[in-house]
Order: sequence, then structure tokens, then C-alpha cells
Amino acid sequence: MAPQKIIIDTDPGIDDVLAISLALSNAEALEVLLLATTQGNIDVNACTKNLVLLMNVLQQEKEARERSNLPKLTFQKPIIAIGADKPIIKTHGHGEFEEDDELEGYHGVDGLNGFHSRNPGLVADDFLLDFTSEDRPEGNTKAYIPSRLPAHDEILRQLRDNEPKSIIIVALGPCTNLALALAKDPETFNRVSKIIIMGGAVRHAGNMTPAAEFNIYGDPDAAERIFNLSSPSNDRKGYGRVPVGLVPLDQTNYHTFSLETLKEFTDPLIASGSPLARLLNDVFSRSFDKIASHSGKALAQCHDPLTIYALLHPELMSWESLDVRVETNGIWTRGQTLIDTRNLPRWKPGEKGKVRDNGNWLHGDTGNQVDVLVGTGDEPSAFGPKLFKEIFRP
Ligand SMILES: [Ca+2]
Repeated sequence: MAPQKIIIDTDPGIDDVLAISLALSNAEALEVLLLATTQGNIDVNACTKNLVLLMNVLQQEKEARERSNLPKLTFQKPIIAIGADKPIIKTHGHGEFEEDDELEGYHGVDGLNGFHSRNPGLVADDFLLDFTSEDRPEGNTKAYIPSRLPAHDEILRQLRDNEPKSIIIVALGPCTNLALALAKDPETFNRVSKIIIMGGAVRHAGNMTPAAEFNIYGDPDAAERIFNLSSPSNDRKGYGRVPVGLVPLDQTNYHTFSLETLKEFTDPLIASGSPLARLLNDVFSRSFDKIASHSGKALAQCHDPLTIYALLHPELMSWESLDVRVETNGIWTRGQTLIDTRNLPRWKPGEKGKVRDNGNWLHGDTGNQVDVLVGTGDEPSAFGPKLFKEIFRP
């Protein structure tokens, strides 16, 4: 069977790096057409720089594996396009409250726990010229095809140039680029076959605030517009429903790996000269202290990698269709992914109830119908070894 064509929208970020490595290591199952960067873990140019670094490392990994007896990496050069540098409506979110700039986040100051400063030269100083200049410097772009279009236009171009319903979009950061593409050309955007979003905390606390998960909090208005594509009301606009899958913290928080698992896989590969193992070991081993100080348990959570894994193993996944809505106005709850937990009887499509249904939560033909990931067929804590096996395929 031909590999599934996908677009990955991403804000790398260390768990994005693992997720993209997982996708590109499985070229027989997934064909990554486009990697679109967005604001999120860090500003969009820094995210792009991290992505360029990853692609350069993966190119080195490809070459190293050619020389070794490890399984070859066979992915085609993806396009990279630079996306949004702020949320669609307001620069709400990270900047609203005074933050302690002395403290770096989970991903470090550069989004890769300082890997750039320890490895200068992996990304050309003028890498941004690849995306803007007519005469791009030769040699910077061996590992990817730089797009001069903004990410949302490149997403639309891919959807236009490929068969309708042949591309899945995977969002590993805030949904800003997706919402921009939808707003610009809804007809073309609705050619997408499915959208899978890492985000939300459905029956679970948030990780950015008590209510909100990071990616949804990063652009709640964009997320809500994308969730709306799953509603029967999108059908009434003439586009049909677009299946929207959500891989929430309810699952991702518990799909983890330990420092021991990381080292068990990467140490021997580093010894045999794997640039990718070196990168993953370097950026993740520096996170474990931070994780332990924050949550008490030194386990790395696999938010983004689990999202790609779900695409690779549809037969293992269980989903529940829920009317998930995004709080776009709350003071303390902005970015919350809300479901109706009132246990009231719901009406069949077309049926009318006898009481007022505030917000149309009970109607059978309104609201969102988001497929929420509720199970992955195994103990979440067993995820780490499976993940590393599918990246390195020893
Ligand atoms: Ca991410």
C-alpha cells in the first residue's frame, strides 16, 4: 500500500523532534510532504531553526546508516515552510501575565535545551535566507526543500495539488497555521482527509494552567475553528464533516520514558556513530532534572510522539466521539477543552426537546464531534521502548 501522505504542523520543541524522527523513520507507512512551523514552544524562527537542525541531523543519520548495517532511512526530502508568529486573534497566552524570565522552560532557551550552543555549525547562520532569497546559498538545503510561501499557503498548495481527501494534517503545536489556511480558502482546506491534533485535556487537568493544555492554550480561537470542522454544521456549509482526532493529555501524560530507557537505546547507537541518537540523548537527558523538580517523577512525557504513533498503529487505538469545545473567552479557563459531563439524555438528530438547551449541548445535530483518543492498547508506561524501537529499528 502507498504510504499515507501527511503534513506535520509543528513547534520544535524536544518532543516534536522525537515525533518527527518517528514519522521520518517510517517512510513505508508515512510520506511527510510538508513540515510547517508555528509559534508555540518558542518563537517561530527559533522553531524553524530547530527543525532545520533536526533535518540536518537526520541527513547525517541517513548517510551514517548507509555506511553501517543499521536499517536505512528512506524518507524523501520534505518541504519546510515557516508559519505564524502569533495566534490568530490576540497575543494572549504566554505573554499575558508577567513571567519569570530567569527560569527557562522544559525545552530550554533555544527549544532544544541548548543543543545549538554545544553544536555550532549544524545550522547555517543564514539559514533563513533559504526561505526568502531568490538565490539561496547552495549546500544549506541538502536535507529539506525550503518553501518561500508562508506555511498556511504551502498547506493550501499541498491540498490543492494532491487528490481530495488524500492528506492527513497532524498538528503538534497550536493550530494557528491551520486556522489561517481555513480562513483563506475553506474549499481547498476542506480537501483534507483528517486532522489529528495533539492537544487538550478532556477529563484531565491542564498543563499550562489548571484548565488548559499548552497547544490549545497557545491559540484557543484557532483550535475552536478546527474543532468546528468536525461538526454536522460544517456539512451544512457544503463541505461535509472533516474528521478531527484529538490526542489529549489524558493519554499523553502517561505515555512516558525514563532516562534509563533513553540511555539503553541511545548509548550503544552513539558508540556506533549515530548522529540522531546523540541529538536525542543530549536534548532529553538535560530535561530529566527539570521534569523531576516540576512533577516529582523523572519521566519524559511523549505528547507529540504518541500522536504520530497513533497514525502508525490505527489498529491499536481506541477513540471516543465527543462534543469537545474550546473555551475562547475565559479568564482562568481560556484554552480549556470542555465536554458536557451532566449526564443528561441527548436528542437524536432532528429531534426537539421540551426544555431549552443552552449552548446546544443536547442537540444531536449541532456541536463538535471530535474523536478523542482514549486508549492505545497497552500499558502507557511501556511506551518508551516501543517508541525508540520504531525510531531506530534495531
Ligand atoms: Ca509540539
